[in-house]
Amino acid sequence: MGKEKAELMQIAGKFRLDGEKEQVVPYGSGHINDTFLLTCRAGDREKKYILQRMNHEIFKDPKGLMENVVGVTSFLQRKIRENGGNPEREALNVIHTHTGESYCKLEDGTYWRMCLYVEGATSYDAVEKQEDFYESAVAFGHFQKLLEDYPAASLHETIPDFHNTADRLEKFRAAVEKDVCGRAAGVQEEINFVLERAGECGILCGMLASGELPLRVTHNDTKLNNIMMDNETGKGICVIDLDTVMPGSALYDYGDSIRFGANTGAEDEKDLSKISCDLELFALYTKGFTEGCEGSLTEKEIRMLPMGAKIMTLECGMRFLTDYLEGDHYFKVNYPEHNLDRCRTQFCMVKDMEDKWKDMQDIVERYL
Ligand code: ADP
Ligand code: GN1
Ligand code: MG
Repeated sequence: MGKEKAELMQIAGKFRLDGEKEQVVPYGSGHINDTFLLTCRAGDREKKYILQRMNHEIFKDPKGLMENVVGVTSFLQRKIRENGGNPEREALNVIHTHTGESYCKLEDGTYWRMCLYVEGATSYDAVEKQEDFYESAVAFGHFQKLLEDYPAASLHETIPDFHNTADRLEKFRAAVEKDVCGRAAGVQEEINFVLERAGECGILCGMLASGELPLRVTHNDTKLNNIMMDNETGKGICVIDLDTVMPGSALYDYGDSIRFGANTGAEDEKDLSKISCDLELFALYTKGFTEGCEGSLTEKEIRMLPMGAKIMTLECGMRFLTDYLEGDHYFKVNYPEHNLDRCRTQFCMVKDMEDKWKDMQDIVERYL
């Protein structure tokens, strides 16, 4: 990301840290922020922090975003404390600057924030053990349940229309039309894949608008590596990456987890024969999520779970394809075709879900 270690240490020095700064290294595999692990030493004790450069090209209102994060994390910490849990590990803890701010803006226009590193836990980039996926589902469902009475009106919309799939479709059409990189001709098959399903893009947002689906406070980015799994108990201990916590549908959170975690291949797998929707994982996640939500999902929401999974996967594939067409300005890429590879896995997953539709519906029926 171009910042030297000395500069990172200097930025870290703006925050209220416990101990002397020792080391800072790039960390994690998120697609949006630049993340670093900072290690400090206080006597014989090591203390770790996560330092992040916030992506303010994507999140246009970093101040509003951090107001959300502080609001949500304080709310969660209070509930966790009341329930006898450990608020230092079970919720993100924002570290403030010496001047009492939740983030700092540098002269070069970049925005930085710090939070406690969640000790003794791991964020997985793929499902290694089926139980982990189940436990992540319980935790994401529980997260939503905990935020049930959060004052939703106080939340800033950090990315307007984030999961408005109909709006995503319009942005995709515009990208195809403009074709600024001259890439459209090479991806006609993928473009057609979206256009053939254009009619489905308005389903979830339409049902939210009509009130058929309830508006809830949701995470909106529930991929497996956005949750810390406790190394000892195997439970989903802490939901992280709260940048997109906004009013939304339970189906967004459920669907995005299925999109990523129930896929038998990686999000950027080139060999599409490895991609499919694993119905066993689908069933496990459905069980865990409905349990985590503690009965708060409506019958309509449960019936729509397969559609949530399909539309979130289609939407994500469409976003990767849009970014490919626009020259890869949104998602971090490691090579020029990276977004295209990601788009293809998503569409392959959508196709597989369509082939398994009846089975998916039968599975969710169990939770009605
Ligand atoms: P992005 O928006 O880029 O995905 P994240 O906030 O998800 O950024 O952070 C990227 C990665 O850094 C996570 O997937 C996780 O592995 C790690 N990470 C972030 N916050 C913490 C934390 N508080 N404790 C431990 N690891 C973390
Ligand atoms: C991004 O931030 P990260 O890497 O957890 C993206 C999600 C996508 C995901 C695809 C703010 O998630 O919406 O589903 O990549 N986050 C944002 O892997 O756009
Ligand atoms: Mg993340």
